[in-house]
Amino acid sequence: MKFIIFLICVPFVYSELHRFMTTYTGINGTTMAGIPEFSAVTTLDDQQIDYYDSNIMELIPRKNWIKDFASTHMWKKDTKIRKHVQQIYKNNIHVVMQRFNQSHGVHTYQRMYGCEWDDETGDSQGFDQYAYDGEDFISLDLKELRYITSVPQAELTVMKWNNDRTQLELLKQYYEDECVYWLKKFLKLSKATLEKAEPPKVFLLQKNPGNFMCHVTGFLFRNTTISWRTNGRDVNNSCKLETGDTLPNEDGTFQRNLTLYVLSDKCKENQYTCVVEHKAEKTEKILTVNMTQRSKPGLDALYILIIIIPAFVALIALYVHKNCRKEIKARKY
Ligand SMILES: *[C@@H]1O[C@H](CO)[C@@H](O)[C@H](O)[C@H]1NC(C)=O
Ligand SMILES: *[C@@H]1O[C@H](CO)[C@@H](O)[C@H](O)[C@H]1NC(C)=O
Ligand SMILES: *[C@@H]1O[C@H](CO)[C@@H](O)[C@H](O)[C@H]1NC(C)=O
Ligand SMILES: *[C@@H]1O[C@H](CO)[C@@H](O)[C@H](O)[C@H]1NC(C)=O
Ligand SMILES: *[C@@H]1O[C@H](CO)[C@@H](O)[C@H](O)[C@H]1NC(C)=O
Ligand SMILES: CC(=O)N[C@H]1CO[C@H](CO)[C@@H](O)[C@@H]1O
Repeated sequence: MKFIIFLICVPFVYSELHRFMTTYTGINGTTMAGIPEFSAVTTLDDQQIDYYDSNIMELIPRKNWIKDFASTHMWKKDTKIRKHVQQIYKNNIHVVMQRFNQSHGVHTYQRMYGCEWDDETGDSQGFDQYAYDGEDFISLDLKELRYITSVPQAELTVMKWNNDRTQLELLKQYYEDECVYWLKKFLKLSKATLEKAEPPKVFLLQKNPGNFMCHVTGFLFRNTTISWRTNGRDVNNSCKLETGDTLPNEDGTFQRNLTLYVLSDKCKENQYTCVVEHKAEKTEKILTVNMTQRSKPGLDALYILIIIIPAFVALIALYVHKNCRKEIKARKY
């Protein structure tokens, strides 16, 4: 059940990759109450941003930052597209069932499409895949610009779709330009809202007498730097530092730990500072621990928090781009 997994939140862990994706799911034979025969979910970096299904027949914003956008004509258009796709899926699933010689039972037909963008290299890539009953069915090869399949029951459809060059060119253009445009736009909107909401949080933890951890959470960019300093300098070379992995939080921000080991006398100072340079947003936070008191219990209360430039927030104006968000038309068999 390959595709079903994508509906669950599985954040990217070790990459700079952003992903904007829509999943359509058509189900035939659902008599179970509440399970819609068609649903559509859009995600940004695996966070759900909107939801539609055939029971509610409306496109519901799932993130606060997209609520303003939900009042635009683009949103109405997106809603219309989903209603249209719903009708097409109702028909398509029956066609596919016939191809598999199935006359009854519960079956799913899904499409998962969107694009990925690497914010470091600037590379982007589209993807467009179909699944039947959770197995790969058809996918679009964007390099060769043709549909491919390894399923005999899909061959007829693939042949038909590959003959429509105009549609293929439209898809190519969508994945190369528009999809990435919307990915970046929504990413900006979400980051702007998060940044407006809260600066990163910095915590100092003492694991044992010579071991201090600076735990930073809620920063928006992976390239945020964390360092231990003393008297305005990086800590003495004889101190050992250990940088933890950068892990994603549920809300799209990140967290990372930097541990300082004060092992030798050469390394000992009265005061250490954990500095978080949140350059992209021009924020800097300094946290100071008083090492003279480190032998006493309850050190966690002994820190001073100084925020140098806390409030440079670039709130991205919300406007409707005249190149409206065209979604690709659902394909008819
Ligand atoms: C379709 O299924 C029916 C009933 O199981 C069977 O009799 C028939 O041979 C199948 N046809 C094909 C083309 O597989
Ligand atoms: C940082 O350390 C804290 C406390 O030990 C832990 O809960 C958290 O998962 C760590 N975070 C990372 C990114 O390693
Ligand atoms: C580290 O600190 C010791 C003692 O304060 C000093 O002698 C030494 O030069 C320092 N080393 C570096 C690399 O700063
Ligand atoms: C950090 O990353 C963000 C977005 O990925 C970028 O805008 C910013 O320029 C980067 N900052 C630095 C100092 O590299
Ligand atoms: C560090 O703690 C010592 C002992 O309590 C105190 O005298 C000193 O002023 C403190 N220094 C700072 C920078 O807080
Ligand atoms: C609930 C539902 O849509 N069931 C349909 C599943 O597919 C078969 C065969 O096409 C139809 O006969 C059912 O009505």
